[in-house]
Amino acid sequence: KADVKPADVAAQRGGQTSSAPAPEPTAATPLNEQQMARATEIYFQRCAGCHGVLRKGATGKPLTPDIAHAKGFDYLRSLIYFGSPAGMPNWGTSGDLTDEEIDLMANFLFIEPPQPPEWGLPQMMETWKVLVPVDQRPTKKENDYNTDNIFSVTLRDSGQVALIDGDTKEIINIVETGYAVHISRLSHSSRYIYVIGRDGKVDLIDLWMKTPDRVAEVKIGIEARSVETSKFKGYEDKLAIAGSYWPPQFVIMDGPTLKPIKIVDTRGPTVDTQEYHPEPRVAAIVSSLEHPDFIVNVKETGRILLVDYSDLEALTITTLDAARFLHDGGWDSTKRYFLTAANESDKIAVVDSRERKMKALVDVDKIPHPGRGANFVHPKYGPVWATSALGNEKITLIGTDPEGHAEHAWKVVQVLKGQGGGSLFIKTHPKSTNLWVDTALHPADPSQSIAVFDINNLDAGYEVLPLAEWADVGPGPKRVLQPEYNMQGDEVWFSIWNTMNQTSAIVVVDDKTRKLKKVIKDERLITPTGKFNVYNTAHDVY
Ligand code: DHE
Repeated sequence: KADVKPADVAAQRGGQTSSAPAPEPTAATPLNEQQMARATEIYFQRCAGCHGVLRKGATGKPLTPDIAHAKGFDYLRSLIYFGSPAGMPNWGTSGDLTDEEIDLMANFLFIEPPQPPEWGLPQMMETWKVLVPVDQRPTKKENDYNTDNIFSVTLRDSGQVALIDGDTKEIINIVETGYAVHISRLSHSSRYIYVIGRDGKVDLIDLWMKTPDRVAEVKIGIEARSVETSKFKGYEDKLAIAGSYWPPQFVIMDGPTLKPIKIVDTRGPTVDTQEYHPEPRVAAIVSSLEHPDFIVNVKETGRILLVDYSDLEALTITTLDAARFLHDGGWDSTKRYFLTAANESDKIAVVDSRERKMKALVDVDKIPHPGRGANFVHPKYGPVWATSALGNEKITLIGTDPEGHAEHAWKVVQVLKGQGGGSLFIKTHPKSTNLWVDTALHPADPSQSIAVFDINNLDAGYEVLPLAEWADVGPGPKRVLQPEYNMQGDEVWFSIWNTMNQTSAIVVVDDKTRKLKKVIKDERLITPTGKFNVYNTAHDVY
């Protein structure tokens, strides 16, 4: 085991609980070429998403060498090992990284970050492949699946997605994709699934094939998280967009083939201090139903771009000033307002997609992380959208009905207390009265269970369902992650996300009775994380 002292860890967590002296800074050990390559790889796979390729920080703190020198080797090693309640994963105690790898990463932070190459159209074209040309694809659905109820399940560490039949709970196909797929999004017609890997690879799956499978692929960057499709009337299933973390840019593609068409750089000044930022990464993207717009969150500049795709040769981009660092978000129930987290500023930004303007910046507490959020009708305040948080147990409800409930619109109307910080996702469904809140990154017991509130009696608090225990998968950290409804809205699916060498599972809960309905276990379900129901994703039901 690494030589870490609990007192040191307490000291890093704000120092409130420890009077122990800070650890003596220790000099870092230089790395040889092989160690450097390994550290760069681990950094890309585990760290860059939060801390940035250039280590300037965003969801995670900045990690430039000056900071490493100020903090010292022991401090960094302890933090990587144990994590922190502010959202830093416990890479050591979870078993994700070995003691040797943790030492390697702590040392790596003392070295200037290597800058990855740019990735323009020539690089994209070299990786672009149409595996099944459009004219050789089915002209109608060639299978008997209820494709609207298929779930595309990210198998994070195996570079695949599992297509699971929501009706029978059988695996239809395991599709090879990019590394550590982040999300799946649907074309407007629900025929095509677009999958984006952390390595920037986009894969296109055709659900009309006898066995749904890939029909095209392209690598749009070196690191990426988001993909979306055009949904405005007249543009259904025509275009796709993918945003990348590195290079900081987005690319608009032909929908059915993934042929890259237009690349736009996002580098520029930040919204508040107006200083140049070399790495403003593209976070969540949604597709407007009000205009032919992609709505693009640029994390580090704190700006939201309305990218009008009606004329790709004279692209018009409207820039809205929001706040740093923009991350994830979703629509209100009318799909006119986009609510999105600016996590470092502790705000929810609200965009009016009809007027193409910022509507509000709502203060919340602390590090909001809604996923797509949850929409429901509050017995007292009318339609609300809810987010949970990484930094504390608060679940914040924001009024979203400026017409029927003007006095509550874009205001925090209620704050519920959940199981604790480390929450990533919250979910309900128009047909349900349950509000499900995970605490997947909580460093202790709450990561093993789910909290469920009754929407009609929110003051009564929550019930805890021990989903990791129900899954009975044996040893490992097995975090309970991301509620996702089936198409009918009567089942909720959860990932029991274990490490690669341990058993993971998907637990299906009956929404009405809150009882276990099915545990889906299969040796092919390696590290399942995000689950995307075709119907709910295509229609933004959440
Ligand atoms: Fe995510 C959504 C970025 C870590 C699972 N994640 C998103 C989105 C972004 C993002 C920008 C919104 C995409 C959109 O809507 O267009 N995620 C990041 C990170 O930068 C971060 C913090 C660190 C990283 O290295 O990637 C990160 N995310 C994770 C995980 O560790 C999770 C839990 C497991 C995994 O598979 O990597 C994870 N992120 C998800 C999921 C969604 C998501 C399941 C989509 C939720 C939805 O309901 O739509």
